[in-house]
This record gives sequence, structure tokens and C-alpha cells, in this order.
Amino acid sequence: MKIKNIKAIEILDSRGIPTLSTEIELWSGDTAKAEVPSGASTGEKEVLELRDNDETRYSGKGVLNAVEIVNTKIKGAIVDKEFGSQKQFDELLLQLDGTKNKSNLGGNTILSCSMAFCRATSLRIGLELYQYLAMIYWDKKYDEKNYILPKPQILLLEGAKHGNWATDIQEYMIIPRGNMFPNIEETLRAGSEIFTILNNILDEKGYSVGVGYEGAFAPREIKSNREAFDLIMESLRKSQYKDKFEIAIDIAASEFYNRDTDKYELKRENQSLTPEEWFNLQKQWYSQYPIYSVEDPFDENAWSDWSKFTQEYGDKYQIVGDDLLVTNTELIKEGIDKRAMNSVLIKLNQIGSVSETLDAIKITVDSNMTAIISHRSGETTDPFIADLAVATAAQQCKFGALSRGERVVKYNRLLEISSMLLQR
Ligand code: 2PG
Ligand code: MG
Repeated sequence: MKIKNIKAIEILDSRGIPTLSTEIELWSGDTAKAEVPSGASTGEKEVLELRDNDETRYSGKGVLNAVEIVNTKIKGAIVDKEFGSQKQFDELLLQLDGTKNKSNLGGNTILSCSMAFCRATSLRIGLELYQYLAMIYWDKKYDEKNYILPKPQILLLEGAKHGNWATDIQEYMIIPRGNMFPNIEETLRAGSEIFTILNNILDEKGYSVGVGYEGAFAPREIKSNREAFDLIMESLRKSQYKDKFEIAIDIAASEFYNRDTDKYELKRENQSLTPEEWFNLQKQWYSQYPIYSVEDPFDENAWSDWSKFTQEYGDKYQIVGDDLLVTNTELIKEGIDKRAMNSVLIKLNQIGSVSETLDAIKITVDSNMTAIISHRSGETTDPFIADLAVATAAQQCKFGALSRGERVVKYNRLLEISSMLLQR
């Protein structure tokens, strides 16, 4: 694969905050572009997201420096070079950066090139992106039968940083129980019908039906974290899918943990809880609602609380590390050693290249844990992660609510891939 040209521009993400769109043209004429997402509740150890910090533009959030790096430094290093694999391409960029957290070129800068190169290569060899990603991921074990349409964690209510702090818990989602649905089409249909029912319930109560960053309802009228669970249960009861879904939550606990006082400060409950009290409150939720999966239940540095939780509850619940592990293979290994979780959230931009993301998924799955391919709160209309979810052994995905173009585009890509797979 020989690169003829590369060009980045500054575009806006779903929150109106700048991000990068990068286009790569191969000498074959194949041209592909990729857009990178951006988080709000980010983990401390994510790679650096390069921003201009020029307060006169977008409150410092412009990415013109990153654009310039792609169009000069990276361009100079890759144009007219032959790359035999994605790994070779990514490794050159990592070397060019030379730091552990990509603080020289920026994780967003590198990722935009990495994703664009991946897509351009798939075009060059005449494959769909998911097919090409699968070939890299499975390598010698590649087999067309390996494609798995992921089980989605579908977002219904959101709070914290994503949704007016309607609740302290950041995300309330539903996930199909076992094999309750025959395919992704029926799963999404059920999710959408439940979303509409919830809309009507909120409407009748006089609650706001405006949506948050990730397309789910975020009514400030909600009085407690518990009420949100009740609203979800009510919508499930009123649907025809009552026992077909379980609940998945992303607590994003680092967002309300106060390091100075060692307390979890629940604004919507007016409570300041010690880690033990906080654990006890969670236990009540787990015993009262059909919760299957819980993400970031403790602060991202509270390793021993994570281990205690996983020891006690690991065979009952899916315990997902997001901010704790930031798609970083070293941290995932640490988590495995400490038995801190049994599932890993996977986000391309936490680590900043396609190859390293694939490695993170592999380590996770090879350790008998689930991997969940995830969007960010600041998204673009690039559906790359849908292809990634089908290509690998991840089996689960988290793409937000069934609303807002930048969320729905990922679900729609799953539907498109599903139909392609059926036609084979
Ligand atoms: C998360 C993500 C996506 P953000 O915490 O899992 O929902 O949020 O992109 O803001 O980090
Ligand atoms: Mg999370």
C-alpha cells in the first residue's frame, strides 16, 4: 500500500466541538477518510488529545495544530512509502511520536491517520472494512464464520456530564437477556419501541423529553438515581419485551468521587458516601433491579475496591472497566492480575491507533472476558466502530441511544452488515 497524499481538516463533533477528519489517498486511487470521536468523562490515563489551547477559538478546543501535524510532519513521513500492513503503518506513527501517551503528535492526530489508512487499505483490496479488520484481528485463524453481530447496550436515560446531571449515574441502558432475540434487527426494533414508550411515560409525567449527548432522555425532573431505574422498569413492563432485557449501567464513578475527602458525592441524593457506604448503596440497586452489567462502579484509582467487588460479584455481574483501563494493554493486564473486572470497554481514541485497539480486544477476549466496543460522548458520523465490533470477538457494543444521527449511523451500519452477511 503506497500513500499518495494525506490531508486533514478541522470538523465539528456531535457537541459542536472541533475534531479531525483525515483523508488518505493511495497511489491506486483508493481514497478514504476517517473522523475521530472525543470523550467528556475521560479516564486520566487516556492518551493525550491534542487541542490548540488558544482561548480565542472554540474556548481553546480547536485542533488546528493537530491538522497541521497531519498535513506536514506525518505527511512527510508517510507519502510515497510502501506499507505492508496496518501494524507497520501504526508503528511508524508511534515512532514518529516517540512518547508513551502520544503527547507529541496527539492521540487524536494519530488515530485519524490510522483509521483512514485502514479504510483506504480495505478499499484497495476490495473488502468491506469489517472484513479487512477481521483479517487483521483473526490473522491465521480468520474464518468468515467468525463474524458476530454484537449485542448492544442500548441507552435509554443519561445523566451526569452527558445529560444535565439528571442523575449521578451516567448511563442507564438495556441489553438483551441471553439469546432472547434472533437477530440485530429484532433487537433494535424492541429497543426503539421501548425508547418510544419511555418517551410517552416521561411526557405524561410532565418531564422533559430533550436528549443528552448520546441521544437518550435526560430529564432534570428525575428525583433520584433510583427513579431512573423505576422509569426503565416501567417502560419494560409496558412493552412486549418485559423479561427480554436486563439493565446495564455506566456509573462513571470517577466523575463524582472526591479524592480529597475519599467520598462519593451523589448530588441527586444529597449524600456524601464513604467507599463502603457507596458500595452498600450499589448493592441495594443490584438486589432490587435486574442489573446485568455495571461499568466503572468505583473511582479509576480504587483498584482494591474493584477487586473486592469482582471477587464478591464477578460470577453474577458483568463488571466493566472503562476509565480504569482506558483500552491500554498494560492496564488491562494489571486488571487481570488484580482480578479487578471481568469485562473491558474498548474505545479507539483512548489508546489512539487501530493496531493497539485490536491488541486490547485480543488480550481481553483471550482472558475469557467480554469486550465492549464503545462510542464516545462526542461522536461523528463515522461508523468505524460498527465494523470493528463485527470483525472481532468483542460480542457487545455500546453506541448510545436509538436517536441522533451520529449514534444511529453505527446501528444502521450493523443492520447493513447483517444484511450483507445474510446474502452470502
Ligand atoms: C463512557 C463514554 C461513552 P465519554 O464513559 O463510557 O458513553 O463517555 O465518551 O464521555 O467518556
Ligand atoms: Mg464509561
